[in-house]
Amino acid sequence: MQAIHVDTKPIEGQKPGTSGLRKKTRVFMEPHFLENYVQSIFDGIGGITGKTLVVGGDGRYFNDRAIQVILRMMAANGAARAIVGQGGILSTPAASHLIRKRGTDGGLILSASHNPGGPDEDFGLKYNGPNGGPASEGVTDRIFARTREIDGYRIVEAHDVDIGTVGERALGDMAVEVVDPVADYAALMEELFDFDKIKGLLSSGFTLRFDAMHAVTGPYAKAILEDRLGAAEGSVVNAVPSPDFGGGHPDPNPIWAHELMATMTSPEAPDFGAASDGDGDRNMIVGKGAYVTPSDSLAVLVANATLAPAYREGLKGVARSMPTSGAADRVAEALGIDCYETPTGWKFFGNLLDAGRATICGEESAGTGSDHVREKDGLWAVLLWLNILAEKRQPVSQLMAEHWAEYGRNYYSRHDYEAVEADVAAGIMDDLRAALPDLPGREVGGLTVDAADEFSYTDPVDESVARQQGLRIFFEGGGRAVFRLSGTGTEGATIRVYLERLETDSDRLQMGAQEALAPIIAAAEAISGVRARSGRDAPDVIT
Ligand code: G16
Repeated sequence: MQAIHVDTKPIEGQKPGTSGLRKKTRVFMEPHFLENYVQSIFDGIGGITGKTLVVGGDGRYFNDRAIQVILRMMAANGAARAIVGQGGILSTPAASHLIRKRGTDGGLILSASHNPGGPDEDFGLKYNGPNGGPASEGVTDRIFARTREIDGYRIVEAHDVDIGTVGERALGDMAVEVVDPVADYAALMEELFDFDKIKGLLSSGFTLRFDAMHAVTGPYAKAILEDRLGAAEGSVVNAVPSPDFGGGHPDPNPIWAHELMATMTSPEAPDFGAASDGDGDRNMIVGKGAYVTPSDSLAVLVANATLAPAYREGLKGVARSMPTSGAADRVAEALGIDCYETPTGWKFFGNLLDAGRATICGEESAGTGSDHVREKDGLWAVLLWLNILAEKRQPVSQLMAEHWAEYGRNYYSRHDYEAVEADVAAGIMDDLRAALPDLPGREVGGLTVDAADEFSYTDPVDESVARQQGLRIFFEGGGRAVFRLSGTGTEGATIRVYLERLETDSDRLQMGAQEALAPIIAAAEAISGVRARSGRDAPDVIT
């Protein structure tokens, strides 16, 4: 089988964002677009001769075609082996686990995560390193640099490889090993958690509903929750992955998972509800009539982790992204463990996990995970919650009330303004950045600005520095507003406004978040003009 060299030239717009490269699917399908990026990854990591890579994705539209191209390019670039999820399917955390378990040189994950899929929607590709985690900023920069000077790529001419059945086949000199995407991951979960305890809970009348949102976690959740743990058949809904996620938006938040929210607030609500996203790394937790914010979920998991076998010895530390609320910090302080504040993006947790400084990490964007893999992990979070509930035997609402009574409640909300014209969004951010030095001392609607800055992060392990990671305004009394531009959107710009306030008065722990945050919301708008300048009446998404 002959490898051919195809001449090409750099294509604009191949700069990876928060998590790999995400674009409209049709852009990825344009001539050479995918191939240029894949070759740039291979070159950016120093070539793949003799290497083994894991390959899989969330099953969205173009997943199958892109995998065949990647396999042909791997073979042409001299790779020794590709480990591929059957049918091209691997959830992001399962891919991370496979990379680690098999000691591979990394992997390629095809996904645009929670973004919708289909010919007119989104596609994405990212490289994860040998530790199983997203490429560091340094590697990402090298890949991007390569996209700007590329003049050719290598590919073999061959028929499609059969990836529909488990087994090993050859593509030229490269082995293609097709594996069951669920088996290894399910075995790992069984090691971490007390499955007997959870089985006991589920056989005691405790009911649950897991909404896989027509995305990749369907087969994983069916196998683990229903088959192994004995949840009633039908507890996992929307369980068959579809290329366009059933026409939906596979983002587990109260807006996009409204079907689950409606069930959980109805008289027939089960005891526990959860959802995951396109590629299985995000999660949403909701009790009967009780939505748990991702920031609170992180704090609860940190506070109660020792109830699960994997964390019985205690946690080494916790890490959260800067825009995530400080709820976990309060728990860490009480436990006497370190708490790290990183920029948005799971890649920033990798060094802390590898160095054994943090055990559990989390983000406001519905991601939580631990050192069992190097990605956030939706089903892991669900199982840790179930393990905790199996020990505590109390409703989610009561668990939350007790948590807030002990640590105080960080009221929290994120307001997103989506598809804002890029130059309008840049103007809003530039003006706010310029105003930061003059903000301290300014009074806005009864609140006084205490401090304001732009977040930058020095990695405590390798001392790399990440700048311009969000504009922060702190108010006297402990409130905070953070502004940043999303790095995962594919259309215009998305402005995220993160709002937070700590409440410790025991009579004021059960308010609605928007009500509790009203003064911060008003002050954030008065200072930034985001709503007015983006021409919106209200945010497009409120989480
Ligand atoms: C990705 C990253 C997360 C990040 C999120 C939001 O999540 O892996 O670390 O918090 O994007 O990023 P942004 O605010 O820049 O849109 P996912 O689930 O999309 O891979």
